[in-house]
Amino acid sequence: MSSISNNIPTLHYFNGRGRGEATRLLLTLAGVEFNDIRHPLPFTDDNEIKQKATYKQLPYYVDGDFEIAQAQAIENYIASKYNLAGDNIFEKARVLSIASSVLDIRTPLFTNDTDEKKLKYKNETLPRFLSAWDKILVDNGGKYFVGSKLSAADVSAYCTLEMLYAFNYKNVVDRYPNLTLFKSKFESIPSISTYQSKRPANPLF
Ligand SMILES: N[C@@H](CCC(=O)N[C@@H](CS)C(=O)NCC(=O)O)C(=O)O
Repeated sequence: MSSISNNIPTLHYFNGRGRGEATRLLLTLAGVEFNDIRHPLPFTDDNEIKQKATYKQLPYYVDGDFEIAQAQAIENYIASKYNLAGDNIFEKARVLSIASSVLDIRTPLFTNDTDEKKLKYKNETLPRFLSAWDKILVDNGGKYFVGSKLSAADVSAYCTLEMLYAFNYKNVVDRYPNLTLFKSKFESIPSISTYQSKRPANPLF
């Protein structure tokens, strides 16, 4: 584990993207320096943070005296703190709606355990969610998922598209050119491309 500066927030996660990457990207977009602590696996009981973390799981986020578990809560806290959570109650709801649909898209990647389920996911579930995202993006002008500036919705969607590429669903994503274009534009944001050029090259997941 690398050393921790106490004056900046700390994200505790593993050396992978998984449930931690959206937080890293949100902090990067917000220009917030943070300790990106990547714990070794297996995550054994003698790990100090495992003992401290609310559910003995990661991600776990420490911001001064405030500590919080659960990826979505961490992301929402950071988005709210750094003005990426939507500018009014409607935008805030839309941002959370995208963040929640992420779970519908991502969970089957880890739980589909038969060829039949994988086929249904590829041919029905994933196209249903991606076409909804495509429409949301296009209806909102094609640049941002919510509102007229970057928000946590864009981060949620980007991380999911990146994960779909990593899980060999690039061909399905690329059937939605608006989403592919969104993905490449997000990657060209200077702070994001700098972060991505420095992050570990071969994350575990
Ligand atoms: N619902 C939690 C799930 C957290 C979770 O399952 N974390 C996994 C890694 S992605 C973990 O800590 N695994 C190690 C372990 O359980 O020992 C969240 O979204 O933060």
